[in-house]
Amino acid sequence: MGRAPVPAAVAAYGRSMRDQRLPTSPDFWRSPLRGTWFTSVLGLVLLAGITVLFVTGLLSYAAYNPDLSPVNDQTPDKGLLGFYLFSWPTRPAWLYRLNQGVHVTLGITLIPVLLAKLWSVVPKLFTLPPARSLAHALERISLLLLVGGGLFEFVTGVLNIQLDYVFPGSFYPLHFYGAWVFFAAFVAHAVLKLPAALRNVRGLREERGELHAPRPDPPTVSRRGALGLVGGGSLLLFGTTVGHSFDGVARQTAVLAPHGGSEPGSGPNGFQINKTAAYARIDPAETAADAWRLVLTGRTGTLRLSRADLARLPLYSSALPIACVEGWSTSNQWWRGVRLRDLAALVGHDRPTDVYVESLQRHGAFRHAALRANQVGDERSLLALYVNGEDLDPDHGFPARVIVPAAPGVLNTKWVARLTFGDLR
Ligand SMILES: Nc1nc2c(c(=O)[nH]1)N[C@H]1C(S)=C(S)[C@@H](COP(=O)(O)O)O[C@H]1N2
Ligand SMILES: [Mo]
Repeated sequence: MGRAPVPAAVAAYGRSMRDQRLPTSPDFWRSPLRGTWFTSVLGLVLLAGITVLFVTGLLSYAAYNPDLSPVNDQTPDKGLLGFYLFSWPTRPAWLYRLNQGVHVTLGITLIPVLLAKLWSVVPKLFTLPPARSLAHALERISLLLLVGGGLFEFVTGVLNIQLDYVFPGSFYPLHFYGAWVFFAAFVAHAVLKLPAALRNVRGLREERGELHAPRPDPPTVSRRGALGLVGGGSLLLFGTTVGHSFDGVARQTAVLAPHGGSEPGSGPNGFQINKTAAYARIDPAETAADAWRLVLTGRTGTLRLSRADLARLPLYSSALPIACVEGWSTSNQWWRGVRLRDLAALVGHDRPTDVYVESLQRHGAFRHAALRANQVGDERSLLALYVNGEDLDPDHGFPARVIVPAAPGVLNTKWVARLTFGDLR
């Protein structure tokens, strides 16, 4: 007598110890920080931030002229997702610089917030049973799309910046489709959770629910302190990135950004370079005065012009930045060259029309690009021969490069060999 209950208690104790080692057990999760307030604050920051990321991302995509020509974009069957595409304007000249600077710098800044938010809800990923009802099953699937989509967008974005086009040609479709999947799940989630999140941050009541550890460990940091750490991490990333959109001392501070730090050289051509002439395998023999000819084609036929021929045409100056899809940009440089619309007129296009631009470069996604009539027609759009008072140097596109106001860097083709004017659609 009296012995029977002991093994039962021991067995129960053993079971509970074993359970605690499994993430499917609520007791596995001990942090006293988890709770509705912490999750709601992070969620509201992400609601604002990710909405801005989505909008600037769609705009960035439109700026690339993806519906103009297959050379600009490898995203097949955009179908409905491309419904919003429009002619990207050429004014103000800093439009793409601002859009892309915000997109990339904000994306990097939000990484600690995203990670903290995922950490704060991670016990929910493990709850059993996997689905209590059809509605619950649907909710959990949408959460998988939300978490998976979010991680996918942040990871592909960061890789594209840091590893310099690890997915040549495939980044745009991956990031674009991923964005739609992620944002659809994000909107559904926001609609469901926003009212409670607002209630929670106003502190009306901290609901004890699935987010709270049932048996929390003693706190080592307050929830506000933890939020401060996340904010500090974000601030650190922001401070070591944002300088990539500026020159001089500001750029020096952008130690985390591939185009931060110091300028690649000094003097008129000493600003940021994306791909060098050596990387693009431009042979100096092809760009020499006796070898290089610009091949201009349009309604009235084909012209071949040497660099000296071009330099005898009316030349104009435009102060325009280089702004890369990777988020870095330069301030305005003084470009000097022939207006694209004047070149179009030479081959029979008095009214602005589209142009297909080809480089001497033989491989790589950016060896060619298509520009829209509004870009060709802008008086600041040039086939530049000079920058900041000197000949272009080989790395900035000698003998001639395209420069268009407000356009993404990828449309500013270097080492131009051929311009073909005419309707591209
Ligand atoms: N032919 C050619 N043109 C090109 C590129 C390239 O790889 N090949 N890179 C583009 C990209 S992505 C950018 S951001 C700008 C950068 O110009 P910069 O190197 O003169 O700063 O050039 C564009 N023109
Ligand atoms: Mo770029």
